[in-house]
Amino acid sequence: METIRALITGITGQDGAYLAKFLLEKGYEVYGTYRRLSTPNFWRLEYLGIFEDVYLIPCELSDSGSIVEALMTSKPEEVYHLAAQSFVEASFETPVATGDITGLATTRILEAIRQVCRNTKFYNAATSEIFGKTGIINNGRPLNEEDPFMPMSPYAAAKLYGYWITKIYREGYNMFAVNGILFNHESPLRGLEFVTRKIANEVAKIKLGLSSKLKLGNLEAKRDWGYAPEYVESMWLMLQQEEPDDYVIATGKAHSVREFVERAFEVAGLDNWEELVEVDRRFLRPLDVPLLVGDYSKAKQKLKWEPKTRFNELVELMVKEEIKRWTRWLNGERFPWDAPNYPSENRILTRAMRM
Ligand code: NDP
Ligand code: GDR
Repeated sequence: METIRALITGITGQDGAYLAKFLLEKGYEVYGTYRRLSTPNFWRLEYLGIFEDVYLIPCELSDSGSIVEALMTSKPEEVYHLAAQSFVEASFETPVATGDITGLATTRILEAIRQVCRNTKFYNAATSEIFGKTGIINNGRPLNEEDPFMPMSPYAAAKLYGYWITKIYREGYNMFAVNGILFNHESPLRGLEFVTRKIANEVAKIKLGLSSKLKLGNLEAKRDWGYAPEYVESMWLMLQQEEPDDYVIATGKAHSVREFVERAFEVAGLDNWEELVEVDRRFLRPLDVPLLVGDYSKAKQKLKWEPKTRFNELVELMVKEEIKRWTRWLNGERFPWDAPNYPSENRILTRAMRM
């Protein structure tokens, strides 16, 4: 059997790294795009032990030529478009760039595929954020593929554009292009500014005497949190179907940030969390989606996909991994890992501080 080639945009991110590992295990030849940075950012690929197993192609999402090059070099049967400015909070800081990179770049890729390799299958990383306000209007009923979209951030508006353009290329040019409407999925490879990893990291530091406070924004927001390695499998499954279609991927259960905090301190064996947590307006957003929970029935029926890791287990595995990492660090070990390289939050000045 011939080896299948996959191109992953955003292979250096959380999902890109897990997906690369998943596809390598399936026998794929894996190509990934990365953007030039002054310091290399391959720690996740190293962490998973696959850095030497993937091919890397320089590519910037604002540069159509580099996208065409990536396609011509990798000649992929499947493209997984994961690269994006993916942080909702940052999209309020850089709304125009987010529109370009998170939204318009999807068209650049689809257009390049249409011109260069029209039969290539295309996965677009859509998101639960496109539902926005519908989550609360629905009164907690889990959202499915038929629910209306009411985005509440520049990020979500850009992703909604990406969602529609993917459908337009599917229907207009008969391309195999799908949207995965994934709800939040987390792991020890999550970016450090996202709330779950931020909590796990800071709780571990408090436990080991390296920090004394966890500063957060909206504790009442509720999200449907799943485990990232399980979610990347659904991306692959979507591209193995007879017909292209869009799917919600979720756990069906919502929990608040407050619950995540409580559980994280519990895992660390600390019972005074209320004294250790502070609400800081720097982490409040101009608009914040209050509640998102997804109905994955269609994925269950058609893709035979189901989430396995549940909330309590997810928090536990994330906190335990951070405690292990900081313990290794305290013992003088150096290994591929991002946390010690981040600046202190006090040194970062955002527009939220002026509001
Ligand atoms: P990450 O933020 O971890 O990864 C984003 C990737 O995009 C990184 O590889 C990043 O590169 C790359 N990237 C960002 N800007 C550019 C650019 N201008 N040019 C080229 N590459 C760029 O995101 P996740 O892995 O968590 O998510 C993957 C995708 O899925 C994203 O599109 C996200 O919006 C979406 N999504 C994520 C969900 C989640 O819960 N994780 C849920 C639903 C959707 P670099 O490493 O250099 O920064
Ligand atoms: P989200 O994830 O915006 O859902 O987007 P994030 O973890 O950033 O926020 C989740 C909720 O927690 C609240 N919150 C805080 N968030 C952060 N980052 N930092 C804090 O200190 C803090 N305090 C409270 C937020 O207000 C929010 O309500 C993620 C990203 O991966 C997107 O790319 C993806 O599309 C969606 O999930 C589904």
